[in-house]
Amino acid sequence: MAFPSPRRPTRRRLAGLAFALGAAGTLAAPANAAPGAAATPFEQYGRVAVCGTSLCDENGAPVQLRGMSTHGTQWYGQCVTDESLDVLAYDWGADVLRVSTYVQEDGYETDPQYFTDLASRVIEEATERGLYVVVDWHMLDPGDPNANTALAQRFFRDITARFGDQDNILYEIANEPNGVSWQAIRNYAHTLIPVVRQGDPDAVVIVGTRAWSSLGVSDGADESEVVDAPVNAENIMYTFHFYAASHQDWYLDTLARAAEELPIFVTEFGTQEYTGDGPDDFAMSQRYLDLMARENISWTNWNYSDDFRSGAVFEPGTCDSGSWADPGSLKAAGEWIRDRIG
Ligand code: IDC
Repeated sequence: MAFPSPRRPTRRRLAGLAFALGAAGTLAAPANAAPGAAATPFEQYGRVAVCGTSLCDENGAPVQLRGMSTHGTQWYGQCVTDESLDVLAYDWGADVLRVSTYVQEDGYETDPQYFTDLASRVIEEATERGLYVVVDWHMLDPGDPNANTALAQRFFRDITARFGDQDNILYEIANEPNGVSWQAIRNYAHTLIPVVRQGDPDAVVIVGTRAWSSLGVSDGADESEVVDAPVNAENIMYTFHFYAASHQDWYLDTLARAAEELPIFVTEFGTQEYTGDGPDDFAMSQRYLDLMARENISWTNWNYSDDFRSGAVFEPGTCDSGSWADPGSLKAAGEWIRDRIG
């Protein structure tokens, strides 16, 4: 196991490091932590649940989880390993990892068993580090989640069979519906949520929203369609995604309004354009981060890989060489987000 060098001595990070060194991968408390000090995000917050418009810890206090999304595991599974997750958990101080299983584009539909095993490996590695995990069913094209209902049912049945007794897992049932109405997405949610709940009755379920999880804004609608016809289930959140260089005040204002009415989890965002590439807009990104901090909106940034695009945090080649802890491996977006996660 590789350990990160002590660069940013936050309390959380040092506790995590002590945890890793002292416990050698088991879930024991760190030997040198102050009495009662939490060593990992999960030890700190316990089972999270929706309360009002927030995510709350096991004592009912609002909590904001911050972390990274993987890229598609069919392309970048080599970027999520024990070593790279040591860096994310103990060096960056992340709370949460989103594990993205694409359905199409050479993903799950080509070999369900393989992709369930792959997601399971990553979920286990994140869990060993006390991270929360968002299990992302990364439907994208076709944009109607109902096109993949049978596969989704199988995936969530299998994943909850393996992890339903853990309390650090959240389930995101549709990454980015597009070209479909909120009504169609809502019907899909009413089909999938009971499947998840059968295997994991008390977990948070996150529901994608219309027009690439923009709460409808990219189709000229807005959050009112969800407010007026919410999903008929408890302990659920709604997804909002943004790419700061493309999605400016109009989008930010939507998120600000929606946060007053709906529990939102930003399971994907980038500091660049919606292609996941192009120039970063850090000023706009910071305005989003400030809003999300004020409103306790949890987030995972896209993405923890060494893809060539500007939104992948590592320079190409990082994952093959295993140089995740080297500051020289970070792209500008990576350095920026690392400094804001912990
Ligand atoms: C992009 C990846 C890119 C990949 C493409 C395939 O960055 O490497 O080739 O997906 O579909 C989303 C999607 C997410 C996109 C991302 C950036 O959820 O899959 O990733 N994005 O375009 N919505 C808005 C932006």
